[in-house]
Amino acid sequence: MQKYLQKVLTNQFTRASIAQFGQQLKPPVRVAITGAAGQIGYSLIFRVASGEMLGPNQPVILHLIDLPFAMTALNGVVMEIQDCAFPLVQGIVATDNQQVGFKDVNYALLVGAKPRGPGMERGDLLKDNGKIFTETGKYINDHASRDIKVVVVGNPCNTNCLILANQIKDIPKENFTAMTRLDHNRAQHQLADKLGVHTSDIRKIAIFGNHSPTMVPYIDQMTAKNHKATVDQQWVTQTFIPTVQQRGAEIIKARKLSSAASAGNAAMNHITTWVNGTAEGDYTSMAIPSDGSYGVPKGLIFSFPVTVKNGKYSIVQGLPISPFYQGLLDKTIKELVDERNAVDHLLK
Ligand code: NAX
Repeated sequence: MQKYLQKVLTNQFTRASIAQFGQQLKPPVRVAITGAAGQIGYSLIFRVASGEMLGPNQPVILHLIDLPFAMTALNGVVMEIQDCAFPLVQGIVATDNQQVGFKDVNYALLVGAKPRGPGMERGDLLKDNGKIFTETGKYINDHASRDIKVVVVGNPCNTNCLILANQIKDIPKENFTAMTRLDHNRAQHQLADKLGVHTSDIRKIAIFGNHSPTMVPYIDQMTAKNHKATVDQQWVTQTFIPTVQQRGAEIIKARKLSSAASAGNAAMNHITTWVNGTAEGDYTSMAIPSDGSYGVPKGLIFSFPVTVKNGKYSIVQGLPISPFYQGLLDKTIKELVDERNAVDHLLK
């Protein structure tokens, strides 16, 4: 059996195109994507390769990681990347060996995870993924670049990230985050639709909590076209919040497959915002290690409204929390505490 497949390509077309950009190009960075042979990977990799995530002046070396059984499929993805002749792709490492996969990596989008099988309890899902993310944490700690920025997409992403970060000894804990940007984007669309404006007109909304049906889409400070905007509370409780919370399930019902393009898009948005910052007067949602803000137990990987500047995020403080929102926050906090308790043995 093929142990691992590794390819490092430096193609003629890449060199030619780089010459075209001249001095503007930055030194290449290494971007790891796990679950690279899966459906999110298939929509994400090509957009990262095109420069959409890190910009047109940032060459990338792609580190595509998946399990041994997926290497043949991954090789097909590699051939397709080659056939795109992307000017910014300076190399491809395709492997099932995490030591090779995370070597000197600057950005990691951790998409690969064990899916929930029929009849599987959430506790078992947490434990199985716990093993995966414990191992990945060790490889990242031992082999990745010390400035690595990580977003966990594979579910249950908040607690997977908690387990991963627990393995890290000498990289700042703040560099380990999980993705709630898809939920944020979904909320933005629902609100824009309701208010008859463009999604980009909706600002100052956020997702608090877990990436699960207990997530809390917070809109009390929302603006539309830079003016405070409100929607009726009945719509919020009966339509808006359930729609955002259940959107993933609705997509599975319609597509017979889970969200992939929108999830890949959100993972890219997460990293792009982390690198380039949030717009003045706006914030975004990232699941990050709690510092105790809003009464969230310290250390939980919890989605907060954050602003980002110079590659550093800060939790937006002092947002008014109504009794309605406090009730929802309490539920999502409890769920994450329960998840943490279920994997307590992996956090020692
Ligand atoms: P797929 O089943 O299409 O692909 C997953 C890929 O991951 C497979 O190729 C598999 O071989 C690989 N994999 C599994 N364990 C691995 C490991 N230890 N190392 C490397 N690769 C591994 O699933 P896909 O639709 O791409 O979804 C991937 C993950 O994203 C799932 O856990 C899913 O639940 C999660 N999602 C998270 C979202 C979020 O907002 N945080 C939304 C979308 C998505 O549901």
